Amino acid sequence: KVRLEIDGRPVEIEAGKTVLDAAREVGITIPSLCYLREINEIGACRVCLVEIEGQRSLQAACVYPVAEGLKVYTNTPRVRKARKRVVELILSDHSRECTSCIRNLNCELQNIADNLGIRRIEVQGEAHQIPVQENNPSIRHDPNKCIHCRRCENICAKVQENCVIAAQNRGFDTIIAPAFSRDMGDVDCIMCGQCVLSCPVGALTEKECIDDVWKALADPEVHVVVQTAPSIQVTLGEAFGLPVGTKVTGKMVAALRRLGFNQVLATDFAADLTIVEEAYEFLHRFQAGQLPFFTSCCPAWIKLVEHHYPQFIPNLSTCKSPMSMFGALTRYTYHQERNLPKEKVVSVAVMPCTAKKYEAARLEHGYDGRPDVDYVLTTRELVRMIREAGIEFSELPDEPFDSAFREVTGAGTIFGATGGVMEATLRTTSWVLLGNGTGQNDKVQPAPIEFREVRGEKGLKLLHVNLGEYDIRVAVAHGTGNARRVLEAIQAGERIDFVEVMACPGGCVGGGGQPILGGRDHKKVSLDYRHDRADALYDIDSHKNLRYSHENPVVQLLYREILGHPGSELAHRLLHTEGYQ
Ligand code: HC1
Ligand code: SF4
Repeated sequence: KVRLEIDGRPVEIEAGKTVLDAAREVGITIPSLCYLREINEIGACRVCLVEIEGQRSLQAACVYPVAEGLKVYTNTPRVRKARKRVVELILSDHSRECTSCIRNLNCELQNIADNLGIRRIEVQGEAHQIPVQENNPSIRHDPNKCIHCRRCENICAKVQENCVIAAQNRGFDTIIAPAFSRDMGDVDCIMCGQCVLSCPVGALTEKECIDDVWKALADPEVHVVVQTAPSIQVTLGEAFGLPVGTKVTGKMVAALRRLGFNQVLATDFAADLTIVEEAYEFLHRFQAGQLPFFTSCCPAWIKLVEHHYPQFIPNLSTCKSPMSMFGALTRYTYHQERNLPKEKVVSVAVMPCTAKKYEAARLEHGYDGRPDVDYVLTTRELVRMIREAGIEFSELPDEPFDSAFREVTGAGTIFGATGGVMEATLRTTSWVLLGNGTGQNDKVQPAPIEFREVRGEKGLKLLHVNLGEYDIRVAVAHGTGNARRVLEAIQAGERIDFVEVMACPGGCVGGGGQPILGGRDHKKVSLDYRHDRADALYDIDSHKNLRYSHENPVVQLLYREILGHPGSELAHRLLHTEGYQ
């Protein structure tokens, strides 16, 4: 530990930390823009300048190491003047369309400019006019808003290990873009949206489809069905001022009804269906020795495999994601039962994910010549719609999902956290292999419900799961950097049977379409918020009566009355990518 003084206040902190860390320990906020803990600590933006006794020039607090006896001043006239000038310089070449910017009131630059009391920009210089890139199916890139903080570059390079975007050119001509300034639609971007989450301003955003959804909702001839991913119910509330991890399932449903959706469904139901299909497929491949077997619900993970590890494409489950399964299923049942013409049903999904926009547009995520899902809204887009409609979210009553597929089990809900798909699959797999202790399966050992070892923040977990006579080697990875480690281990000859990958750190709770917690509260710009969101999902699961996907009575009914059995011909046509027409 070292002892230092910040603005006359004593601080004790471990050696190796920075002045910025030390200031935060004692509740002093030093503004910062480019800093992202453990990911981007490069002192590039100079917004965090402080005065240090004995030093002639001001220093960037985010990279200045603490030392015994250091005396730091964070609020002197010289510091304030320098910070103002730095921010003015950034603003002088920033497209200042704040009122019409997607990040209006949730922009770190806007927030800092406000806190520093910048009322006029005295620096008059050249400003960029660069075309906005919109060819990536999920991500919009407006370089005129970019402040070159390099957060996106480093999250893509260090966490996702994709290295899609980086600084091109030099000096004033610097632009953050793919190599040779190619279009983001022409490169191997997996559309995870982690760069969007890390962007402090509005340079990287999702491609919105709000207008299309409003249009469908306004058409009285059209039946608009919406499904919400498992994680939305534990993140949506944050955008309306509720603490991270607040469960708002009922209010979310009520808000969607008030927006005019004709039917509101939980993707969690389709997650149960996915598990039954996937567990069946896994067992089949396990017995046939066709391993390893990879989960397939994360579209950014699929894209990573396709671009960089195509030799593993046959290892991916052929199951569609729950989102697409539900889209296909609702289209099919509407057509069969309500006789609604296909074009009169519009299928919308609210997802925590930017890559789902791309997934929905993929040919094999369609049925009978129509996409399974027409429009994918991110959590943030849903927030904007709720605000636009003037709905007071916090005052909404709790309402239940529509009855058709209302039944969901805890297994379907935990999909939204890293390890959730693995745990849900293991629940059903173990039930099949071990029986449930009631003798139904001629087996004696009761099947476990919880597999806590696959949960949690560790980026890569390699584990043995013993199910009676079976030893299943599983890997759970989140963040594509960790996914690469799994694939490299397999390539190096390690035996791994079953792999779950979620491209976003934390799984869908940390998805690229989730609320961005930057803006007003710097303390929240850390990795911790993902745990709180995941805990909320596990809490929902622990309170459910039904926690095995195969016990979902509506899933059972579906197999009895429509699909036949898991892996049936119709199941393949509707629910698997290889069955598309
Ligand atoms: Fe996910 Fe999934 S859990 S991919 O992580 O399999 O996006 O939340 O909806 O489809 O169910 C996302 C979340 C989501 C799908 C499910
Ligand atoms: Fe990199 Fe993901 Fe952003 Fe694409 S979407 S540039 S892969 S972080």
